Amino acid sequence: MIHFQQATFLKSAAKVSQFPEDIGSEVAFVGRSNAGKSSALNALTCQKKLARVSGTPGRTQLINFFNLTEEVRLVDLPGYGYAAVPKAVKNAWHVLIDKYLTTRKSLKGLVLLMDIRHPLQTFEQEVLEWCSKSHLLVHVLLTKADKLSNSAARTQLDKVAQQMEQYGEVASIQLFSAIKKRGIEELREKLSKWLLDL
Ligand SMILES: Nc1nc2c(ncn2[C@@H]2O[C@H](COP(=O)(O)OP(=O)(O)OP(=O)(O)O)[C@@H](O)[C@H]2O)c(=O)[nH]1
Ligand SMILES: [Mg+2]
Repeated sequence: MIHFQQATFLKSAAKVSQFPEDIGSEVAFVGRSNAGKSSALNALTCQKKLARVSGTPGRTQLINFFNLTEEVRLVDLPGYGYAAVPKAVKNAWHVLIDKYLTTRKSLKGLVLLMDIRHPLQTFEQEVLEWCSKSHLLVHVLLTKADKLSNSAARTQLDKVAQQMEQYGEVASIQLFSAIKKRGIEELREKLSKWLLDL
């Protein structure tokens, strides 16, 4: 059993040399800016301010590492693609995330968050494509599910799940709402399997 409530902030990294030691296991949350990464981390860990939630998109520019135990971590990757961010910063995002994804041995899988109202845009397709090619597990959260009716959310889930079949067995998907606390147990089960190598 993993006790997600035990999460504590470990450190922020702006470059590879600042990453914590690459031992044990970790899962990383990735998504475009404003997709709900920080909110999902807070909901998952039952903490209000673990990962900062901001109304101003793009504020989380660093990779934030959180400890669950000494050798198990959650990672909040900086939001992708906030329009007001200068090109140089966007390039830096790509370089840092690329390095993280391609070198991190303890990375067991990615949680890819996308707003249920506009899923599977180019960025999300690229992440899924990359995971598929690299055999990295990826679990999609359709976030802000509370913005749709229950039946509309279900319909959207089925539609996106079908579109994701092309990425093969590495990919899975669920509905999520940080506000309504929906999908938290399902997410915990998935992450526990990954982190404990079950
Ligand atoms: N309705 C609704 N709004 C949400 C939900 N989750 C997050 N939000 C809102 O969406 C906005 C962005 O949420 P964050 O959790 O900060 O998103 P993020 O992906 O961490 O954003 P960056 O750190 O900028 O990359 C905030 O205004 C949240 O309150 C949800 O489940 N439902
Ligand atoms: Mg954030």
